[in-house]
Amino acid sequence: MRYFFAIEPNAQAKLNIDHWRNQYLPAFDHPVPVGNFHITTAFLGEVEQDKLEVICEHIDKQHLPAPFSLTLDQQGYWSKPKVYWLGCQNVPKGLLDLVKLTEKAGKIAKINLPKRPYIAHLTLARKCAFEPASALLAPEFTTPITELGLYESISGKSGVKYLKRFSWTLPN
Ligand code: 2AM
Repeated sequence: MRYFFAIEPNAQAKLNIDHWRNQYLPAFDHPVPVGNFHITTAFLGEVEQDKLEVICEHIDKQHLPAPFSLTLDQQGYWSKPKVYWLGCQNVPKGLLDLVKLTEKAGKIAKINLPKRPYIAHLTLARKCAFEPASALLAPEFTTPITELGLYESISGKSGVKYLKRFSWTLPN
């Protein structure tokens, strides 16, 4: 079972991002479906059931950050994974706190986390052979973040599905 921790923009922000992508960027061969939009905080990979329990118990005991606002206002392209993404010029402290907490939960369960440095991003398209031209209108999407989720990634014939298996409401 492949798992990852993530946060999601709210429904309106997801629809606005999707509309902007369709209006201002060239058509992608492999766009990420709007329903799959998310920002990973920690990628765990394969996790056995016993480790999953350790991870959830750890998060249950933590003092999570208060809800925060996130602005996606940066376009990025990684040529190696061929991924086009949206990022944040200013990464909110609440997100950095969630990254720390979720990475720690993975470490406590003895999961080998990816070594690459964390870069907050929402993937908009995969398998992009080259960097798309800059959008005519710069992105600026602000969304409240009120929840942390633990998702299972399931690959099937019709693509990948992300199922939210556990969630934690950020406390006010
Ligand atoms: P991506 O969008 O940049 O591909 C579910 O697969 C989520 O986990 C995606 O957001 C994906 O990031 C991220 N992910 C997949 N493999 C990863 C890895 N090896 N290291 C970090 N994040 C990864």
